Amino acid sequence: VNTIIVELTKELAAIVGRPNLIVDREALMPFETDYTRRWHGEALLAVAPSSTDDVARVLSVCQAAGVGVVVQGGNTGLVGGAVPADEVVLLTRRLDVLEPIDSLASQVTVGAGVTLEAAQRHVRADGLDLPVDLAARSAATIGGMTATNAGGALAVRYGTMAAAVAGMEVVLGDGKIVSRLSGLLKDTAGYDLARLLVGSEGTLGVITRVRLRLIRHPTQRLVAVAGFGSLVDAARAALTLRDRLGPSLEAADYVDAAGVRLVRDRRRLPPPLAVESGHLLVIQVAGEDVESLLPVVSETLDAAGVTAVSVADDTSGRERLWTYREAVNESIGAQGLVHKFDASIPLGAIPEFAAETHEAVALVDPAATVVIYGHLADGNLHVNVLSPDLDHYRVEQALGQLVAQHNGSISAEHGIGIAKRDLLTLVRSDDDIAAMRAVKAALDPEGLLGRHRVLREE
Ligand code: S2G
Ligand code: ZN
Repeated sequence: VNTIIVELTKELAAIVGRPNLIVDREALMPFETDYTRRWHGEALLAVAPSSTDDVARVLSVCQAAGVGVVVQGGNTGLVGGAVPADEVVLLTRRLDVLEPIDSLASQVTVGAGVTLEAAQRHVRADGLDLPVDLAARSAATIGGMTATNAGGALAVRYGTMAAAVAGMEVVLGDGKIVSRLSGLLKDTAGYDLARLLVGSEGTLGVITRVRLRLIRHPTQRLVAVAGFGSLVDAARAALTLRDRLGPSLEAADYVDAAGVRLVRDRRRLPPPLAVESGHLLVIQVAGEDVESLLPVVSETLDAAGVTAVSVADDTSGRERLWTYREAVNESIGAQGLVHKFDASIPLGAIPEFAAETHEAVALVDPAATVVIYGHLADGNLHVNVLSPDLDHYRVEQALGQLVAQHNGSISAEHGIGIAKRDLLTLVRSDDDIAAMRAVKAALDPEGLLGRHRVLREE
């Protein structure tokens, strides 16, 4: 292997320049584990190409050397998708172009390595915004969010990244470049190859540029934090608000009591509401005249049995209220080892699923703490299990079975990565998985892109 690495290092240095190659063991370490510190692996080396053409050359050289390639953007993924296993790590951080906004089409093309925050800054200067937002915005990249079809809090209003992507440029496993960046609303000239790569998690191609649809937020936004005595009540409020407010509802996220407690401890925050509530709903309402929407909001919350509400319509007030939701992931992570299970559950089954989740985890690990939070109006719950002696496998099996029993999905927005490959058969038929394998074989015949991810190698 050493001779291959020495040869590869020379060839890659010739493409990207030696300073954009990392071979030193120490320097490689930050790229060899993930945000949750659950996944670890060895990088043969890391390479940071600066253009689509360079990515194509890098992939061709790696393919010729028979070496696997894993793509890494901000490394904020939660299923081990970007952690190498004796592979070359292809860093997207130098794919950082911010093209001028196409204001006629209300679209913009950016490099895959551009962080969500940088893309937001770029378009907000023109009063526009991205239709997807999530807490990891300072590190999560547009390429990684596209590759995982990221969701986030605004999905209930604007959809996931799949709805935000108007086109993309990708390099396939063998170095071929496919570019579809025109952003035309209607373009049925052949299969929609770009659409196929959204959610492919770096296993079908390397996304190098993404064309995004932009939105113009309504002029007024209001955030309300509402407390409820049960998840049934909180879910009823979220779904009724979605039906009665329609496009005026931009978000309806949920945090349970355990989640609020962890955030308050970590961020040293006062209680969000005058009345201690076990179930928190964080709602974002937007419109040209938000005042006119308040009667519907308060009527709906009352009918659902709200115990207390706190509202804010100025930027700092809104951000303060969102903190009770946005800081949950970080506050859980600070507790140590956690098992994260991101699932979609049919809306009607959410309260039952949550109750059964507590029972199922208690059976597997009585010492565990369960935190449930997420994008309630989407039916997307993030089940997080903290325990001093965490048994990932047993927790995962219990939760996977529960999700399947409720006809949910074992992955709502985080993807499969390494973590959930063996859960696929719970929710996908053999023929379905065989079709996925056929696509993988067609686009990455050597099977070197994102090996071991999504589909176990046969
Ligand atoms: C969120 C982050 C990860 C998790 O905060 O919406 O997607 O499952 C999650 O805790
Ligand atoms: Zn989420």
